[in-house]
Amino acid sequence: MRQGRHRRGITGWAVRFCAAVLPLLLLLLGPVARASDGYSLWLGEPAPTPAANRIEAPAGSSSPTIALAMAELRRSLPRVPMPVRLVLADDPALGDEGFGLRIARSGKGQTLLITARRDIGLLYGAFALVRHVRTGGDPGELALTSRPAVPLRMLNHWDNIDGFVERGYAGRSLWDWWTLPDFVDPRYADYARANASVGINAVVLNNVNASAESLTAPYIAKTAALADVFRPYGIRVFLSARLSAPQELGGLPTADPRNPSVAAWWREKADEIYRSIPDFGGFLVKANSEGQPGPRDYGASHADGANMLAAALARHGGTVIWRAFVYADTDPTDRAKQAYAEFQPLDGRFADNVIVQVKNGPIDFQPREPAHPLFGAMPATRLAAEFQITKEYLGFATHLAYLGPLFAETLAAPTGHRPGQTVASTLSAIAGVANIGRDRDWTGSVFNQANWYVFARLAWDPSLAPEAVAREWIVQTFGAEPAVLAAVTPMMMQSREAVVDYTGPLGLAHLFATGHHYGPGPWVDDLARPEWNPVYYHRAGPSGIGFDRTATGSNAIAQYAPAIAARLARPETTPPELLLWFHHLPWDFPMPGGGTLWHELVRRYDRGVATVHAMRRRWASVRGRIDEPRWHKTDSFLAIQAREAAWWRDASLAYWMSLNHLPLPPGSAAPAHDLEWYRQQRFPHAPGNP
Ligand code: GCW
Repeated sequence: MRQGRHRRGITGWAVRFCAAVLPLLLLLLGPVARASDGYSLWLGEPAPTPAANRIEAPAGSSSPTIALAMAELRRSLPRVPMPVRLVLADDPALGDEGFGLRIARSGKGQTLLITARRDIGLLYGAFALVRHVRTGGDPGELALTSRPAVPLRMLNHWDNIDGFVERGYAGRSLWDWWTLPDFVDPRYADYARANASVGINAVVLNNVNASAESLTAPYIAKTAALADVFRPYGIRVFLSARLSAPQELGGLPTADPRNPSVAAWWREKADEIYRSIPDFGGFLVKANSEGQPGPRDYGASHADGANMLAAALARHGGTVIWRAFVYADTDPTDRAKQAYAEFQPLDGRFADNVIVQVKNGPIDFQPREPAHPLFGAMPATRLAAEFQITKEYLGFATHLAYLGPLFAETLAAPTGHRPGQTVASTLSAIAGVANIGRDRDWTGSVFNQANWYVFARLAWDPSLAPEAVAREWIVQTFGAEPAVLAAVTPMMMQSREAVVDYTGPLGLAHLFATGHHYGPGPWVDDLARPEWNPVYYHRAGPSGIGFDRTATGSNAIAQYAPAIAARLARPETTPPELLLWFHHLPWDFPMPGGGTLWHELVRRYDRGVATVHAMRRRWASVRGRIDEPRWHKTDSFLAIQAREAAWWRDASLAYWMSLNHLPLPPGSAAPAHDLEWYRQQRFPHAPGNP
């Protein structure tokens, strides 16, 4: 007993001493971690002296991709106690892009084998081996095969050819179209390497709000120069195509996809592109959406448009990716229903080389949305899920929001159409709107790098747990110190829910200020089209709040499979996270926890703000364990986030209270300003706004 107490006493003293003195010591000694500007991403800084591993290439190979795999192993693989051999083997279990990692034992000892059917599999295997060892895995215990769940794993860049990035918060476009093709910035290869390290195999270079100029001969030459850089990394380039290009570039009187001269124009354009880029991926198309031209302008269907382009690409092996993000003010019922209404009846009418790309949710990349009802509802059509990696609606570059939980939530969502069917299992492709720009750290903040990373890791294997991916990212990005892992993992894992809480809890959505989408604007009600206004989405008034999407309202729930629709029909069986997405409820609606809807709403706003404060404290605790440049920038950004979380909460509550005239629950602080103050905030220079 005594001894125990004595020991506890010493331990307690030591803990107090360390807590008080250690941070000071660390500060005095200067940062322990090597300074980093974030350029090297999760791939780490090259070691001062490379580990002297023995790496053996497949006999007689001259593939540039295999050369990259060898170079990567030499540069990045920590010391392993056995030779590493790359082997091309015709094992059908590996698929076209998969790889195996295993130990072969012979009389001469052990060899670590990376096997694949194709050279790209060897490159992916090399990156996987490096990741395994760098995250603490034992190379002697390796026995795994891995192949991607989804064949097309793409980044969509919303980059204009003048260098502006729509919804970009990491500087100008990475593509310097002006100096291409003569100057090929070495950074393009670094970009490709980062993508290959996580299995991205396709990129769309230009904005879906496309300029026809991207399809002219000079721009095809520029695109070809990028394609040449990306090819050995297993990455195919795509271009966004503007459907009116035959008029704008070809001088045709129409762009009607059913017109033979329009089809011929596209055929010739495709031939021209393939002469310079033999492995060109194809076209991504935003048609009849937010002012973009499309087949509906001529009374033709989306299938007519997609199939015409598909025919032009088919003989070259190209693919048309046709977006389902459409909505029009001609349908007054519910914007959330329109993509389904327009596309579901076209199931089975798209050519084999068409993929219909569906946003993760039915509105527009909100911090939380239910899964889009089209997933699982078009069994005879190839589908892609589109996510936004860039954080248009999640605080731009400055808020820390790890999107792994958001991506995983949609990918794992049951469609209800077939037993066990999830969104992920319906997909032929996964696309992420890139968060990459010319900022030195690529993504505007170190934590945004994690969103690029987790997007790609989940595209390869949607069954990965976001927390496990966060941990492997942390170790590769900041090192393996347990204290860092212990502090940063919960920061990341709580961060997205915090953004949901302080911007739009309980299924509220689209409450953002106009245009730039920076900050709160739930009161906005004066925009030309009804569905552009936040008031259209929250429908709050003196008696209640929320959008009734049940049979008594827009009946959007009927677009889901019956089992899912039945659950969404009643507030009691709707997940609280989506309650006001599907239901209009009185402010005093009784919530499962016992309180009223109003109290629960306030509780969640408060929780969001409190979580950001907790994230700041955790980050403060790792000062000195993370290099000063990255620590300091993150710390400053967290201060911005804390201020803006409070702004969001206060502005939203001030507005809701102006409608419901209810007092705040005891202990909840009054907004810092009156509603008018929040309404007067203007941000004409907010980034990313076209
Ligand atoms: O989220 C909205 C954005 C637009 C974007 C559009 C789309 C490219 O505000 O900037 O346009 O979605 O996905 O097409």
